[in-house]
Amino acid sequence: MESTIDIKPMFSPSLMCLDFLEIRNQIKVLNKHCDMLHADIMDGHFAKNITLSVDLIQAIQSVAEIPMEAHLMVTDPDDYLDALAKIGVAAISLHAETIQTYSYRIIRRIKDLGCKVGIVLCPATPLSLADWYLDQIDIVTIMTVEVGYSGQKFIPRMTGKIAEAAQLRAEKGYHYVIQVDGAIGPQTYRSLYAAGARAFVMGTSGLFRPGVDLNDSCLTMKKEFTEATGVAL
Ligand code: S6P
Ligand code: MG
Repeated sequence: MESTIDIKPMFSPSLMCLDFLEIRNQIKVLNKHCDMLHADIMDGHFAKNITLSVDLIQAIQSVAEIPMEAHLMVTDPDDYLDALAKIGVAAISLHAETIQTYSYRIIRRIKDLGCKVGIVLCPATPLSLADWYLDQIDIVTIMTVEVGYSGQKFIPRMTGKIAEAAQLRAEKGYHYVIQVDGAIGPQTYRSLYAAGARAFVMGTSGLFRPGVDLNDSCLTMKKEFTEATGVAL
C-alpha cells in the first residue's frame, strides 16, 4: 500500500460545471490536463437537483480519454450500476447514507461489473458509518459542501474528517485514495492537502471560471495548487 504522502495529486473536473454549449471542445482540453472526469448524477430526491443523465455521460464518455467516475447522489444507486458499467465508467461512487442495508452486496456487484468502488460522505456523516467496509474501497470522498449544487461555501471542519480518513488508512493499511468534493480552489488546497486529500474535484471555485479560456484555467489551477502546497506538478 502506497503511503498517502507518496500519492500524486489528481484533478477531477466536475462535469456539471461545463458550459453545455461547448462540451466536446472542453472535454478535449480536460483530456490533456486532468486525471479523471467527475460525473454527478442526482435524482431530485437524495439531492434536490437534477444534473447529468446517463445518456449525456455516455456522449461525453465517447470523447473522453481519461477515466470517468460517476458520483451517485440518488436514493437507489443499484438502479444505475448496469447502465454505467455498460458505458464504461471506471469508478462508481456511492453515498454511504444510501447503502447501509446492503453495502456488502452493492460493493461486490460494482466490482463484478469491473469498476472501482468509491464511497462518499455528506458533511454531517461520520467516517465510522463506512467503517465495516472501508477495506474494500478504492476512493473515499469527503464532501466539503452539501450535495446538490456547485458554488457553495467550503465547510472548514471537514479537514478533521479527511485527517481521520488518512490516519485510519495508515493504521489499517487500507488502499483508498482520499478525494474532496466542494469549493476546492486556491483558498482550500493547502489545508486539504495537508490533511491527506490527494484527489480534487474541481468546479467553479478552482477551474470553471466564466469568461476564462478553459486551457488557461487548467494551467492556472495547477500553478495555484503548487503555490499553495509546494507540490510540483
Ligand atoms: C455537488 C457535486 C459536486 C459539485 C462541485 C462543484 O453535489 O457533487 O461535484 O459539482 O462541488 O464545485 P464548486 O467549486 O462549484 O463547489
Ligand atoms: Mg460530486
